[in-house]
Amino acid sequence: MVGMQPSATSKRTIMVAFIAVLVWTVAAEATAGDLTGQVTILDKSGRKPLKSSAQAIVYLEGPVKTHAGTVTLDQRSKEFIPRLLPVIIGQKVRFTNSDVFQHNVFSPHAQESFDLGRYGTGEAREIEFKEIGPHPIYCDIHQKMVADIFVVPNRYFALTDDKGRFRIADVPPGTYQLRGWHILGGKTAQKVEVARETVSIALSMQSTKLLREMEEHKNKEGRSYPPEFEFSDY
Ligand SMILES: [Cu+2]
Repeated sequence: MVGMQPSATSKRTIMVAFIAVLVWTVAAEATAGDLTGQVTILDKSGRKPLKSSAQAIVYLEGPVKTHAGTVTLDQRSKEFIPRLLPVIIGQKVRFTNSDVFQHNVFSPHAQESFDLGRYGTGEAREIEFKEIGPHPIYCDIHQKMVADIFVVPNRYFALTDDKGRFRIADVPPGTYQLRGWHILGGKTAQKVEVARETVSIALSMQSTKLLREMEEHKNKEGRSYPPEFEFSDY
């Protein structure tokens, strides 16, 4: 049966192809660099840093590259989890309710406001965002439930850790505008050059709000929340 066994020539062809793929993979890795950094978040007075520099996002502007899929923002123990959710444009956000009582989800965003209504345990509602940037997320029943969804244009983003450190991996070399945003309103933008090796930068952002001011938002009618009675939850 001629042709059932690979000939010496075709074996050599397979080997050459395998090596070519290997070289190509290594080369592809070598053409991307990492961007690391340290963000300092100053308080509203601009005089001292916050105790934690977490809850900030940094991302590279540039080509919009949508992602499919769904990410989840849960409601649990009267909190939105996580507090700051990054979403790549194109991804859907699924709002779940893991509490034994009802919640609501709404956003007073200037271009993309929404109200998902009230729903109970185990239920979920989904929405897709079109506007890049921060979207404040609230519950019309519990004033202290506050979250932010931050829509980014592509996968080149990172959240800061408690010490303000971040890493954006495998960035194609080039010049980019790096933008930063923190949940207390701090913002920053600066040009960065990404090369084939790791580039490190330092950034700082000044808060525009106090923690209390962030929590004292209005309800979905734009009015103050009525006093909350604990027993009304059940
Ligand atoms: Cu709620």
